[in-house]
Amino acid sequence: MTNPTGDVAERATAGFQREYGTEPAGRWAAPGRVNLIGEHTDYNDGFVLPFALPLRTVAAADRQDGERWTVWSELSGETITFGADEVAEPGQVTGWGAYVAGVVWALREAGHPVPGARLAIASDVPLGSGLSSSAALEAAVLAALLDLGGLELPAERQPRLAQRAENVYVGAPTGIMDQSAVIRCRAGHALFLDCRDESVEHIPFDLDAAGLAVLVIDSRAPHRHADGEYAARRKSCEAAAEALGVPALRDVSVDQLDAALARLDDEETRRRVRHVVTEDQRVLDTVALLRAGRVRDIGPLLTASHVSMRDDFEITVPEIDTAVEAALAAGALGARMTGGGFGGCVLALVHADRADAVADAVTAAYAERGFTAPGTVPVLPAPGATRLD
Ligand code: GAF
Repeated sequence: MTNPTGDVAERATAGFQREYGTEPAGRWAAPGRVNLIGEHTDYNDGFVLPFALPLRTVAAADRQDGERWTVWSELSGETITFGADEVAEPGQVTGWGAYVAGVVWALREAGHPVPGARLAIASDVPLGSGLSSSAALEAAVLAALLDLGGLELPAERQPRLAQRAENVYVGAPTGIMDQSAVIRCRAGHALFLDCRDESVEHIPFDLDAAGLAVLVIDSRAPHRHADGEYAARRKSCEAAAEALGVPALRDVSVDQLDAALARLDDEETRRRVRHVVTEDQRVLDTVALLRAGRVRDIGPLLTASHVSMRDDFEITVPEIDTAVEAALAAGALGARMTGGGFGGCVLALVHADRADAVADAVTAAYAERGFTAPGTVPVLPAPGATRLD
């Protein structure tokens, strides 16, 4: 993997010019995301509260006659080409190209006449860090193809289509959070999403005004069996909902939790259910505090979410727990793993003037345990997918 430098939109344009010998018709960008709180609640029809990152994936593209799609990726340095046959059924294009072919497939399957296109993709969203690089790629390509083809698909319906590309074409059983975040988020806000009906509320999240910062800490932990473990957690939640006779775990409230747990005979399943039910409530409590302008007070909810992921949902790893503990010991108001788990990133809510000290403390704790040094970056809520020009 190369370490690209320079503006990401310019890199996409330069790649397009070099590969295709002409100027692109336009450039479309989609961000990565972090989830402030609400983990593994999306596929349980529950609540999530992500915000978009200032790190983006950009697709420079033009329209072509015929049903052929050619895509260059900065990250792999490869150019791939596929035609109608490869997007007739899921699974024919593999690797990173599957996310692009999946979007073409999902659009066609939904009855949209997708134009042929040439694309050049560049990205600042790190791969495999749990910051939704896949959703960013899907959303940038989707935005480009919709515009190039003059296709109508309202923003609120785009996440489902991109999710279908990932679930069915790529074959990853993820929920609706990531695609919703990268498409629907707004600058300065977190996206309060009800994953059952996809209604949203944009919640002001003004860190500067509160004298706070969110530090994203890349644990650099290698993903350990993340795909299989994710699918196993999802299956266990669905089985528990069925055993409890509810459509989804979202339908169990915290008031009903003890009674629900008493009806389950397996201790591991009880822990999974307790995480999801309490996590939904923590999202609602976080939203209530943010609506009241009490940003500083959400810290304990973030930390409680982490403890629940660590002890009940069992999706954290030593590097992640070390980062959370070191951040809290250095004065973070709250800290938690963000994303699917088994590696990825931690977010810490810190006083703005303590951001460097917290980052240094995490780096020192890593060095002490012999872990690969973490990445740390302060972030502010950025806009969702958009056409650049
Ligand atoms: C991954 C998935 F893609 C999301 O749908 C969500 O389930 C998340 O893990 C956990 O909250 O990012």
